[in-house]
Amino acid sequence: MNRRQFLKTSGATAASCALPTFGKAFSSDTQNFSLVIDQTKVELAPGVVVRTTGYNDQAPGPLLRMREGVPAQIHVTNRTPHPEIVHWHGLHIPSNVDGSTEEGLPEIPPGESLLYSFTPNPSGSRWYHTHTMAMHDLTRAAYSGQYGFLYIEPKNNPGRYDQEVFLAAHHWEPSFAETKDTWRNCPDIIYRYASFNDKLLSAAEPLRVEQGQRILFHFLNASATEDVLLSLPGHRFLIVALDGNPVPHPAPVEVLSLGVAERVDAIVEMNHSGKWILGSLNPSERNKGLGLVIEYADATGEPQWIAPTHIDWRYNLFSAEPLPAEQDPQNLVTMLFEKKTAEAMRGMSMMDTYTINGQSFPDVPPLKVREGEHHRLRFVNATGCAHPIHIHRHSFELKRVAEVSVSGIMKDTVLLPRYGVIDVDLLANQPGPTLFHCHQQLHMDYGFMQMIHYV
Ligand SMILES: [Cu+2]
Repeated sequence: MNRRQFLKTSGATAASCALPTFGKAFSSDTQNFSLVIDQTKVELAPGVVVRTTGYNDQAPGPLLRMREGVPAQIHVTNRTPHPEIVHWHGLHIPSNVDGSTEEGLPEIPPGESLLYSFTPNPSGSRWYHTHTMAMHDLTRAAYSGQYGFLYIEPKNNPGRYDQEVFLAAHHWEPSFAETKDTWRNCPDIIYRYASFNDKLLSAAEPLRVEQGQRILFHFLNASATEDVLLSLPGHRFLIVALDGNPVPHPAPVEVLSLGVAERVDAIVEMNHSGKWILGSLNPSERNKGLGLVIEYADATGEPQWIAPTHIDWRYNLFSAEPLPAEQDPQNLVTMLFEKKTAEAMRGMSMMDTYTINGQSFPDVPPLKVREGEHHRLRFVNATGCAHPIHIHRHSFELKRVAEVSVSGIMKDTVLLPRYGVIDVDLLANQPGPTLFHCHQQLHMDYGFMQMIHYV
């Protein structure tokens, strides 16, 4: 069914029918978008300008609002000197349009264009970003400004709210840390700035609210490497969706956690007048700019930050209850994640490498699945770093987190804590080559990837 053609054209070609097209071609009632990948400047604050690569001369890129089930075409032009590729994160779409070379989509050469065609689903908070490697070049891949929200409007209304706010966290101006954080024993990147969208806490327009309003926040962690913990003093986040998928049991939390690439949708009822900082729990991250002032209509004075008394975030808070009777997991696959330190590599690499059951990509044997099968994947983290584990083109169900059974939570990225174990159930229902990887850019670049093959 999928038309798959690759015609070599120049970026100047205007007629879309002459463009290399990946995915299903559409004619009428198509939603059209265009993205231009190019150098851009982001003014994070007056006098603080970051040079990076972005989409449509901005970073983050434009919010792409799509209707569920209505064919979409995205015309992407690469005006950078490097080959590029755009990945549509969290969508159930064919391998040849998903946006990773490992799944078979070629990169867009410099100066050329590509037409991506697919039918967006499932509904909810998705996103798009480059899917290149950075290795030692910290201007590239997820370190750059190549990311944006892709929101797929649900066919059914998600509920009542007064304002809708999209906030993507990102870290800017990375460099390699001179010393390792020995406690975590993780390779470290340090950043000069952190922001929601394109403004530092000190420079962003406050979010102006009124008593009694319900604000729907769409949070995304678009950082290359850093996990994020957020709080809003005096308020609680009612978590309604994880990775864009409605949770079985919406529950309120004081602290919201976002591993790299995760999304959280939360409703906050504005019932505590004042000027507050919605920001990172980490003071140095707030100093770097990760926060936003929430300002009630009658509030005066300086914005306040109050640290939460404890971190109440746990995935299982949002689980279906009662839990269905435990069945023996089908096709249990244990995946052991380890790190080989640079020293152990006898100078072959200055960087630590990551292994899945003893092998690094591309030497990791593919996981073989059959359409319709369930596989219980057991992620075992034998490293001192957390890993945001992502499966392309599929959603998986959390089954067991920190020895607690969980049900009904569907995700595409799960934050596996240091030395933690998480079980998920993967239903093989999207035939085609599928990439499995850690979304932390350093871990992914240095071996933490595997293919899933349908046989
Ligand atoms: Cu992604």
